[in-house]
Amino acid sequence: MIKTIATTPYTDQKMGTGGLRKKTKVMMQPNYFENFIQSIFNTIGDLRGKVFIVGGDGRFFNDIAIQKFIKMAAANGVAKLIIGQNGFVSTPAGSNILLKNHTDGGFVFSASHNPGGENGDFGVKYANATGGQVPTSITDKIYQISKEIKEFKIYESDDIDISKIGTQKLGDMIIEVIDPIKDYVEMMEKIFDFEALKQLFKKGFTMRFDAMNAVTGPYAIRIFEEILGAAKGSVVHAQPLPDFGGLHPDPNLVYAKELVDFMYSDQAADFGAANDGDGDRNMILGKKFFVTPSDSLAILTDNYKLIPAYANGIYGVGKSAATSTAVARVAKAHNIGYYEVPTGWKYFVNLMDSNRITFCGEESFGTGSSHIREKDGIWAVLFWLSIIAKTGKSVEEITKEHWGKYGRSYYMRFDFEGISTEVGDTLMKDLENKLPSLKDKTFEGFTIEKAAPFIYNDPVDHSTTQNGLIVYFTDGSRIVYRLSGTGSSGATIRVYLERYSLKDLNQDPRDMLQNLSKAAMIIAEIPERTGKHQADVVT
Ligand code: G16
Repeated sequence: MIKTIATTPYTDQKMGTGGLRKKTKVMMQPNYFENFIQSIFNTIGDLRGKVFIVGGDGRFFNDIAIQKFIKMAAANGVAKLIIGQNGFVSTPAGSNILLKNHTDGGFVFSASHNPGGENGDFGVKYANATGGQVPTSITDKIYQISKEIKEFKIYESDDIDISKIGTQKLGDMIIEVIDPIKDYVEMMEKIFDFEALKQLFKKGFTMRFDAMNAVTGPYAIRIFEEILGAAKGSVVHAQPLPDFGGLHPDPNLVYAKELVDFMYSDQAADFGAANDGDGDRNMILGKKFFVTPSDSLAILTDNYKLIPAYANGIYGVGKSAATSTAVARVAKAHNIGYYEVPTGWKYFVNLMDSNRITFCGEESFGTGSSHIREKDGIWAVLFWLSIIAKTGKSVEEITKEHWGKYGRSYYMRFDFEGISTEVGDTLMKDLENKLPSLKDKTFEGFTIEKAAPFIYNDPVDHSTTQNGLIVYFTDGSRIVYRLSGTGSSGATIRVYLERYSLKDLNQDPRDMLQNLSKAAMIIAEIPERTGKHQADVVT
């Protein structure tokens, strides 16, 4: 039976860079989740005939959220839901299922790389028929509606069994439970040369993949161990757990510490990688060697011809403004299109749909291609393994050869976390106001050539977005300042540093960027305004 429930609005349901992300306990407040889902449904309008895909990364509250979602979809007239078995689907697999089935949209319940559990975070990622997260014009509309919502509709029924593959009905709505891994594997087999990868492992190549107790564990076991023949046990933390076993599933040098320690030990495997909570981020490591996400994007792009799906040519490449300029040099050398967009994968979607780009990436450990409309952690790992298989070189050799050819962008990111929203906003506003006056000034030996907000004019829908502030120095170095859009409370200030060198290729980034980091602190008055003399997280 369909019930209409009266509700009162919450006023904080504004989506950030990766959907709506909140503390799990905030999401679990009475009607909070229901209000938000109904706001999306109301934004879409007539739901008759509509088909959506739904799943999550298995974090705490995922099971409850999925049941609520199913019942609300049925009550709101949705024609069909395609659901990952047991309510699990990675973000890239979800985008693939969405596109393959020509569905009208997709919902992935995940706060991505943010910790999970009752005291962690929960989130909703909402994609439309493009397969990518909805543009700001739509998230703004959802937010408006969420502030006025008075009722939601829900089907009164027992919970639906989503543990078995097959089709069933709730009211008039069809529910199809699928194996999300099967479709994903098929897609990867079409892109990469799996035979070459099998040969690589046959020769005794070793890898360690850290799934961080999150959604990619079963995908990684199936692909790396069962299909490609990596040794059993190559995938660690493979069991998705509601609290990720206490791990913070952010694949970077700080949070994937166990993997990093292993890869820097004498027992290290030939190759190391980690994915985040919902499987769209990746970190790449060699033996005692770390590849920055910015370099990874540049290296993958430079080697596109080694991959069957791209061997006939690629359109171009995109990167977020905060990502280093390494890939710009590759794009120039290959004479392909090059686009710099605001942070947020959704900005790549128009560029992919209009055949302007094939590859894209962000400094925040995201790399992907137009095979779907989300970043894809396992895709990036398979791409790296393919380069290794085809060249016979190690991660370190591949990366160092790349620097030898193009020069090196030394790059680091400093995160200042747990800052009040007011302090964060004021710091950015005041810095923006003083940018014009910074021209020609010198800080710690670096002279400013130009300082301006980053403004993006979308070549497809002609929308304009401002995101972050960029300081350009006369030697080609850059500092980018921006507020994170993925936190669940307070503000995080991110400071991105880049210094380019054509000849000096084997320095420690911390040494190369020491003075620039001092300049960054002074320019934005970070200690004075935040009380912090050093960053909380450095990657
Ligand atoms: C989300 C977006 C990414 C973006 C990231 C930025 O990632 O999908 O495109 O790079 O947020 O995070 P922040 O605003 O905190 O710097 P994810 O993996 O969290 O969905």
